[in-house]
Amino acid sequence: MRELFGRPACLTDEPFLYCPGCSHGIAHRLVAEAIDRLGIRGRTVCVSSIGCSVRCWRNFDLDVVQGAHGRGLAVATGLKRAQPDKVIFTYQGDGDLAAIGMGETIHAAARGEAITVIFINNAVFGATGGQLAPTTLVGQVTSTYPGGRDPSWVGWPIRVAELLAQLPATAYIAREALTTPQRVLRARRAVQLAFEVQIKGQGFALVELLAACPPNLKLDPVQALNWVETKMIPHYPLGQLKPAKGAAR
Ligand SMILES: Cc1ncc(C[n+]2csc(CCOP(=O)(O)OP(=O)(O)O)c2C)c(N)n1
Ligand code: SF4
Repeated sequence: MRELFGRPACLTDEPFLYCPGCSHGIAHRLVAEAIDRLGIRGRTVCVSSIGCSVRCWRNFDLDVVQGAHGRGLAVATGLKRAQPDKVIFTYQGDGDLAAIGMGETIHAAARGEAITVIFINNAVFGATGGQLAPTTLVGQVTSTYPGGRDPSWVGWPIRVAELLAQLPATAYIAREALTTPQRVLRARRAVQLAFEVQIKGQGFALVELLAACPPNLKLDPVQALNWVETKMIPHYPLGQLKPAKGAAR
């Protein structure tokens, strides 16, 4: 019988260790499906970051190198330059990529390193208890700002995709959300395109995926998805911030 739905070859049978309603599992699946579809499993290396997805090496049936917190793109740069035939991707949360790792992020993008970045924006530092992140929304209550983010004190949330899209050496920058089946299908196309851009040698590609972290929002999984839809998407518009050359918009 023809199988209509199954586990991608790129995923092991280890269960995801994430909270109910966490978007990391969906993102892992999209990455695994893209690698399977492109037939690049044997030459793909993941650089995992520090955060809730720190143990993604258990779930990806790939070579995985653990970067120190925020240093994923420095590690990925070394790997890609030493072995340009490999497909290198980083998998990073917003605390990792946009706080401690912002320097690495901006400079890898400015250099146009031929790396694929999967950027999970859940608007908090998830793993460490829901502290304010650079992406936390104005007024959003976090464990470190119980009165809500006040821009006059801690600044405004950073739109990472827009920031990187204006750098001349970036090749493809997009933002999608993991909230509804339709949006997940759009995210699926964006993730695959981010790998295709690297395979074609076009340069730096990043897909930001708006994600839910229910326990740190103090919401149930459905409410958390609704929060991403109604609060995050208006601040972080979806779509291609920098379309890839030769790809459908
Ligand atoms: C150098 C260093 N500083 C701080 C930490 C503590 N730390 C571990 S995970 C984490 C936050 C990760 O948040 P994010 O990147 O948003 O990923 P999420 O857990 O939300 O998926 C922090 C601050 C660390 N491990 N190493
Ligand atoms: S704390 Fe948030 S990011 Fe971490 S596993 Fe739970 S839902 Fe996911």
